[in-house]
Amino acid sequence: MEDELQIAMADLDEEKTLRIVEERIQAGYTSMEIIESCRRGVEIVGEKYSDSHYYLSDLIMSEEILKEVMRILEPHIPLNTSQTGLSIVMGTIEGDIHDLGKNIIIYLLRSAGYQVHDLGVDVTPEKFIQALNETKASVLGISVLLSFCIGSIKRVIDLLGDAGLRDKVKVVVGGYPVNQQVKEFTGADFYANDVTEALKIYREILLLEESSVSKS
Ligand code: B12
Repeated sequence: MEDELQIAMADLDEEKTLRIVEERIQAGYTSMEIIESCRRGVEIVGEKYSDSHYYLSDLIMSEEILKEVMRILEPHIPLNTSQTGLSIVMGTIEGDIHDLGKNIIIYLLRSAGYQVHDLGVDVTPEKFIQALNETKASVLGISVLLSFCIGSIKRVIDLLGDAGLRDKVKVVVGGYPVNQQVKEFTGADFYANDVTEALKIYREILLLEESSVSKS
């Protein structure tokens, strides 16, 4: 089915994109559905950039529009004031400065009551390990959009082993190029490249932790 919002986003038509977002909010679409349409739209922007139909300035434009979409959506995202008890360290891997997807996931996780320590972008493997030691977080989320940065994720997971933390920390990788192969290559526990799957994974980890606490 043709998705008007996805097309407006792919065409970089800011006015139309924001109008459809407003209309969909009024019509009762969930924030996740709206984000997903926009994500698919910017995926097309990326394809057009690869085909040389779009330029770097168009990638920047897609960033601006997506940020506006989030500004409109944020007040409509329900806030859970009780904390889940799950503590997560999150960042974009070394060499990569893409952070829109990571920030959306962090926003949604915090709204759902998770405690998230955001390390930002271009995070070295050593910095991830340091943050896990300092925060004692039991989940690590790594975002990656550039394929050539995937190798650094494997280094993070190798370092986790060296630090004796591999059994204590669940690793979730996310981002556009991530798939089952990337999960296997890096040694991560879970992967997600859309918002629904990402939130499902964190809920699953939460349930696992709650059941292991109640057993001990
Ligand atoms: C916007 C954009 C930019 C912006 C980034 C702005 C920002 N602050 O993030 C700017 C203009 C800065 C940029 C720069 C570059 N970009 Co760029 N960019 C994109 C674009 C069009 C959209 C990315 C995006 O924000 N998507 C929307 C969000 C919502 O989706 P998402 O990131 O996938 O996140 C979702 C899921 O993946 C998941 N998720 C994400 N992270 C995580 C983490 C966890 C733990 C979990 C569970 C889930 C999760 O949840 C999110 C919500 O649904 C993509 C195209 C694409 N297909 O993704 C190219 C793309 C990623 N860029 C690309 C390239 C080549 C570049 C540049 C090298 C261009 C250049 N010549 O300089 C630079 C690199 C800069 C750097 N060192 O990082 C390529 C990468 C190719 C590759 N295979 O490696 C892509 C794929 C475009 C293409 N097809 O060629 N880019």
